[in-house]
Amino acid sequence: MGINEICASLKKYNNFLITVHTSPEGDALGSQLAFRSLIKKMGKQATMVNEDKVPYGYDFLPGCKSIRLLNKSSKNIDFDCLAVLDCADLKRTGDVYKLNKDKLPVINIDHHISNRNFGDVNWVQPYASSCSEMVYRLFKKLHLPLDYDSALALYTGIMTDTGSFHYSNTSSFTFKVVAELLKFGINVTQVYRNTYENIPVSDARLLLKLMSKVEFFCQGKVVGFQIKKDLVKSKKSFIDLADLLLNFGRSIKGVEVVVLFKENLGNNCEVRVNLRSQGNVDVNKVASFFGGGGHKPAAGCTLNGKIETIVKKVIAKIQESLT
Ligand SMILES: [Mn+2]
Repeated sequence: MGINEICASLKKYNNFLITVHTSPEGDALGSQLAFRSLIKKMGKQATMVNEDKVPYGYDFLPGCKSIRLLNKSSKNIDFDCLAVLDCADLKRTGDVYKLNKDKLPVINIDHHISNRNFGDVNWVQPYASSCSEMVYRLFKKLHLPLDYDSALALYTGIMTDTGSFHYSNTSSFTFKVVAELLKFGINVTQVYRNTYENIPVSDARLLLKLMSKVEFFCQGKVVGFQIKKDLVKSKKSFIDLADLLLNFGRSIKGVEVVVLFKENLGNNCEVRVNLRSQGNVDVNKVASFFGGGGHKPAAGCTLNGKIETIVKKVIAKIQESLT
């Protein structure tokens, strides 16, 4: 299915419930906020509900305060269509998908190669830099005018998902989109500072502690970090710390894969595994083996068990892909 089918369904329904993945970051939030604005511009209703709150680096995004957290009152939200953005799998929405108990139509807009086409209408573009780039295309296709707030949201999404325009998903089209978005007067320095240069001192100390525990595997080709519950139990959102650790890992000479193991706060034995590759190893394959997915250079999965056992299993799988 393509953009035409998506546009046809956007015209068909009137009241959208819009959600994105748990631990939302720039692209999830950017595409969600801009998509909400697109729906409003079509003269329709939209409610945004997420399982997790907006992390501190992204609270500058206009409209992010209207994103509702999933709670008991969410059951009363009225909608005739569930729009899921930036999720390869319906379960990546956390429990938000369960609000669709009447099995109303699901629209799936995503750029993960591992997307399971879980929607009634699916628009999956693995070569798009970001979901935000896809939402930009919807604005164009539907001839809807962009505005400063939406341009800022989309720019933030594209900037974060392309690693500030240096990952291999950055295309000439990405820069065309960005050129359009910058016409709205976005302060690129400020967006970068808000997102990446805004770490509270307590988190900076925590980050240094985590960095010092770096582990090397496979003759230095694989770097691993662990975020254990007891270290971060007072933190509700540390997605940016994860990102900083992953980026630090890949800046080390000779490293091909970086892997981060994070004990989930809510669940006793759940470990989130984030993988990054410098190009040779397809980490989507590694993550898919454990029931997750993502992109060739960036992927993730969630496993149950002791973190020590999971580290061994995942490293062994990565080692297979190295040879
Ligand atoms: Mn994304």
